[in-house]
Amino acid sequence: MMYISSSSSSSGRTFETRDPRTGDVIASVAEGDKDDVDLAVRAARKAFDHGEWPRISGSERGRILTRFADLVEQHADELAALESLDAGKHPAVTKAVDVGNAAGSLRYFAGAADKIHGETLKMQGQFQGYTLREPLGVAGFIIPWNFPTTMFAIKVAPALAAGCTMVVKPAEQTPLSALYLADLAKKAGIPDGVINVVPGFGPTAGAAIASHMDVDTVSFTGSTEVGRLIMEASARSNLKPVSLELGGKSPLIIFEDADLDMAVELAISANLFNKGEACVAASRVYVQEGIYDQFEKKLAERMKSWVVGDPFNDPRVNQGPQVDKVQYDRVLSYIDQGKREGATVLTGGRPLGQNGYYIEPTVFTNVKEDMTIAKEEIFGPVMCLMKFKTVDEAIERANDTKYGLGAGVVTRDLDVANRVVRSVRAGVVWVNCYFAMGSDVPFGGRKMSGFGKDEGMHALDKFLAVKSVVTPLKGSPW
Ligand code: TXE
Repeated sequence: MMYISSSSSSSGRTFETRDPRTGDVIASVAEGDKDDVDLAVRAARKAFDHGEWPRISGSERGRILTRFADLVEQHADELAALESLDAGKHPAVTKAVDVGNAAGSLRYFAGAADKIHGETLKMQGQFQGYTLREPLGVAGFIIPWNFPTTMFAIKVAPALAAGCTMVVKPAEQTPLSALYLADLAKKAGIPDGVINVVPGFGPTAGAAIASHMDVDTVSFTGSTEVGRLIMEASARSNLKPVSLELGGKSPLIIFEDADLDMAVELAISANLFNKGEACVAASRVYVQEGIYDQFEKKLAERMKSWVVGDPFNDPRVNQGPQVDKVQYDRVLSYIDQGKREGATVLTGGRPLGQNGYYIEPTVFTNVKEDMTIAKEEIFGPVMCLMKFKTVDEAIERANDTKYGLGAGVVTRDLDVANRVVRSVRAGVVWVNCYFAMGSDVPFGGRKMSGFGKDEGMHALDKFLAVKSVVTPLKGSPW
């Protein structure tokens, strides 16, 4: 295991990570760049080519992954606290959701590690064949700041189960939990060189991973813009396969037979969970005309009791600060743009307080499909509320986006639900619920939301190479 941040980086440089509640510095972290990535890849390559990790049995890898999951659960409080300090998250929610999902994913792939089988192939003539599913090699992971613990775990777990070794670059805004998790991985018995964490910036450390000739695959979660750079870097270097989980502008379609209270609560949580810093946030809410006015009224009323503030010091708080000043400014500029383009502010629409990166939960009405706020990912507590008449219209408007990550439908009519499910082009569709995820549920988008799945058995395939083997079959008539 290599802790670049626990010693110093090759350049000796450090960067600061800040508490979004105040903007104050929490810690200085060693800043890895291309040279550090080279060292990390070398360690990972050595561990893959000569180390025990790819060579021990799947059940032994599974045993160690289970221990890793146990340690994550045992240190859930510390992880949740670190994560909340670094990313402005809610500690109790982070403990239950982010840390819970991380442990769940490690456990799921622990169970998969000894179930990696090939096929036997009959072939024609005097030959028979079989396939081997072999670990791909050195994996590179570039992860974002909105769910750092979960992202770390869901990326590394299938790669570990497959027998790969890896280099992980956490986001520069939130490097702390990845370092803590690497320490837990070592305590769990994952050998040195298997997981190498390099904190640093995207254009230096991140780009070095994406373009490295000795990295065999890259899995990235972040912006569509950087996803494009990752693909370009792969094309220009060694053509490594990449998987990309990118932005979204997910629709939530609420039909007039819905339970109104439930639909309002769902729309709120689908937008404001994790302060709207969620790639599947349902930032376009379509409500059928028969209930639209009632829905709008109830939503505005309910938002009055939504509490924004310091999630550490006030248990009533629903929403903490945005992750950093850059995101805070970005979200506020989208809100200004929405106002300028003629949308109506139903609730919120302003920054909150003098200190830290707090923003009022904002609902826009009178939103037109061609407005910037209806088209681009805002990644903050901002909902666009829109009215529709028919099922076909809702489907058409839901699909009228460059993204294809998530979607939701709220109705009691199974036929309508099924029609939407089958017609919406998205990686996941939630019916009468939202955000429900699990380590066995494949997660990843279509269109400009990217491709490739995290979670579920599809994720394992990203880290396995299929090798076909053919042998003669002489003298057998069968
Ligand atoms: O993303 P970046 P940012 C979206 C969201 C947000 C916007 C910008 O809309 O407002 O992206 O956020 C690394 N080569 N999402 O700027 O830059 C970077 O260091 C290699 C959606 O934070 O894509 C970090 O580790 N790597 C999303 C990671 O990429 C590079 C989650 C993500 O950062 C790089 C986050 C480069 N040239 C943002 N440049 C989701 N899908 O959940 C940056 N990085």
